[in-house]
Amino acid sequence: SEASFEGVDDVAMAAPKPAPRRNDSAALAKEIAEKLTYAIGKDPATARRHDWLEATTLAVRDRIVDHWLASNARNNASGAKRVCYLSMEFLIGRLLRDAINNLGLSEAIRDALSAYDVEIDLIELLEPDAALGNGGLGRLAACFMESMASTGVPGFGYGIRYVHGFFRQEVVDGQQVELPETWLEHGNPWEFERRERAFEIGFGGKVTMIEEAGKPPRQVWRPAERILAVAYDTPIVGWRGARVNTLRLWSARALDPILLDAFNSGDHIGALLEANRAQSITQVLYPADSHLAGQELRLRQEFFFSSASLQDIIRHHLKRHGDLTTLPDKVAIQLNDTHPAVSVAEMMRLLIDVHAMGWDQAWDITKKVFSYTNHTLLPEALETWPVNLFERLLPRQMQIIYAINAQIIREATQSGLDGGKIAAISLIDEGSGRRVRMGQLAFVGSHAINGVSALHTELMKKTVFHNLHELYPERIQNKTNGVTPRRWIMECNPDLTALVTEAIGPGFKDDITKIKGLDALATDAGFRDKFMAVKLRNKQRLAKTIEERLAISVDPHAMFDVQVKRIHEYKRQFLNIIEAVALYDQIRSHPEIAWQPRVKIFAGKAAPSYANAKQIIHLANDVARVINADPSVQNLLKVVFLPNYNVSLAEQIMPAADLSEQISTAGLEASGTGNMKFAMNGALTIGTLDGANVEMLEHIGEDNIFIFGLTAEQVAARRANGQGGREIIENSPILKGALDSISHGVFSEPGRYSNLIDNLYGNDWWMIAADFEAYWQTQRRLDTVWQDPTAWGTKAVHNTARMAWFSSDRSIREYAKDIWSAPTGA
Ligand code: F58
Repeated sequence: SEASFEGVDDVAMAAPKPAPRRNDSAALAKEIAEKLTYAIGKDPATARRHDWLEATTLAVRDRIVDHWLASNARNNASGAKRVCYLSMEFLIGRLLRDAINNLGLSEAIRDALSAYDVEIDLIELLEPDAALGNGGLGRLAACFMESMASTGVPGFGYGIRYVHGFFRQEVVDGQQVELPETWLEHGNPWEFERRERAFEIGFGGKVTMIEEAGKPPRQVWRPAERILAVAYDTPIVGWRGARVNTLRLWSARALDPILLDAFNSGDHIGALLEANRAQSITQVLYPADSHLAGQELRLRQEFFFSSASLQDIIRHHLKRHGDLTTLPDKVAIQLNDTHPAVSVAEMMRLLIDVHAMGWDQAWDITKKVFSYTNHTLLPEALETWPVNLFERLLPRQMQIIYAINAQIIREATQSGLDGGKIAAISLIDEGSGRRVRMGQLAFVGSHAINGVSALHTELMKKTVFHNLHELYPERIQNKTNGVTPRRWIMECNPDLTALVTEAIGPGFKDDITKIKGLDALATDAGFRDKFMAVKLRNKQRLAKTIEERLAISVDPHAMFDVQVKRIHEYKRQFLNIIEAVALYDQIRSHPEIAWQPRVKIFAGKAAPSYANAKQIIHLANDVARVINADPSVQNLLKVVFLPNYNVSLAEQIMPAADLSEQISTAGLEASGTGNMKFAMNGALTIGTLDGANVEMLEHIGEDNIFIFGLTAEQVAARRANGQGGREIIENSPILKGALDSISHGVFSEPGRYSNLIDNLYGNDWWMIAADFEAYWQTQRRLDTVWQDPTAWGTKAVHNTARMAWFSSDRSIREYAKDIWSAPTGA
């Protein structure tokens, strides 16, 4: 019995159905042993931990398949609208604990394995992270997949099965070194290859006009190169297993795996070249966050997965409903950023050229089907492609883009927009070499466009999409991000989950808004002590990891002050490091002050080509080495840079943080999602009025979050005035002192960081000098609160109690209602 996409497709209906699996520990123990024997070929005496992991995974997977087939059958029977989430990235992490937790098997599996003296906690650590994403955007897609399954949305993720996910980071001599990531090395028990689900994807070639008697002339694209997209399906289990959705990832393969003629004539290498060229499309994830990759291979990846997904969606629809005019009633397609935006043109091509629909109808359907999420306003991250590259690779799609553009410009002219505004909305940037603007394409091809926090959405209306918003004022809406409470509370923080259950009952697991019930306990000393005891245990575990990986010993009773995220100038890890240096100086020069012990923890990867971000990592490591070795600050300050930040490390760090650093230059972080994970787990936030921090302030209340610094408006004004940092630095002895120690070689040879520092004296583009004083003062206020465990504990409990709104279940319900018109079950 095969878990096909449609469930019953191609399966003989008369085939006997295997009995659904039992979930008690005895049944599980028996099956795990069976898997070990018959699927892996080992006996318990010789099995390694990896074998136990695989056997356990397969036993759990069988249960998922039962639910999966049932969900697919239900989808087909109800004909309910399906949501297709197109994303170049799904940053999933590990799946076993997620599956076990959502199926309610945690206890049973633990008991089953203990019969063989195997500890689930140890073997689950061996599962590699599926790191098919860079950061927030990819992790959001993963949280959304889990929430769609948990809230009863018939959701289908579509993406790329990268052979090499996000690179592994090592720190050598204080510097980032990138190593290839090989998550598929030992196979992937979660995926099901669907050879029967393969589509041809074209590149290059020509477009010719075909005229047949009695029919209107039509364009036919004859690609020069054709490649096969093969589907791999991973089941995504929702809470209580109520629904299992599909994540379908495409892998590239040559149509002709080996050119037999060439092979037989002795050209053995040449015969394989084509296959290699085809396969290269899905070999590796581009590791750039927040700036364009710009390479041809990237555009090939984008088109490859877009076209495969649309062909699959259309095939499915035709099979079920016979007629493409009803497509918008049955499918919603969400574009996760502009990476799949070429889908707008490809959908038009498929409808018009392949399915013989007229332009107007095709355009109407396209707009009804698509919607687009924007994740950034950074100009350097807005995706554009040179027209000539586009034309060479995708000639028919380029023609269609021109035709769409002509239509939009007509609409703009009719509505009275002037020439300058029309140039701004044009899909073609005529400025610096002609380029296709993917944001504009995604916008005009969608009925709804959303930002990911209230502030970000308002800024979108005023900046990148100002003119398109004027032309189509009803299209932009906000959908503030969220994170799944299953992974980011229940699974990563079992002790907190147990405590909350003991205090308010288990209802919050089904409905996270019930966690609000903790609010009343914030002032209950008994509860607060237990809450902080859980925090301490989580910190002890993290301290152990730090000791093991870095041989740095940190005191779990010190404040764990954490900034973990991609390294980027706008996220301002540099500001945090400068504060650490300033603190180091002040502790030494003012031993009479009651400094509060802190451990500053950093983790994150820099894009391999982002020189300044790599310098920031180097600096953090230089500063850590010197401070940690200085006996004069021993118990008051430690600095730690944990290498290779990924989802699994995040799961350890979030529950162990006291203070969460969300200090981006205001106006630049679209939302942030780490900010939410920390606060749910009881960390206090120090942050700017940026992204979702603004809404966190509203929910948590100003007494329980520490906001500082320039507002987005003030940042824009300072930038417009070209105010640099020199004057500020010269008037701030603490800041000046810290910058001087960095420049003069306290942490490295002098001058190593002169570029970073000169930027502060110069234009201070990221407002580090401008915000330093406010940041410093706010940190000292936090010291005062830390001195008073009752005050700190009360605020920490309020954070956990008041964060429910930031569940991705809430986000998904809003998308389903306002954008997708899709059903939610639960
Ligand atoms: C992030 N974007 C935003 N992009 O920076 C963050 O504020 C937001 O919370 C998150 O999206 C979810 O909405 C982001 O992660 C990328 O990683 C892209 C990857 C591909 C190249 C361009 C950046």
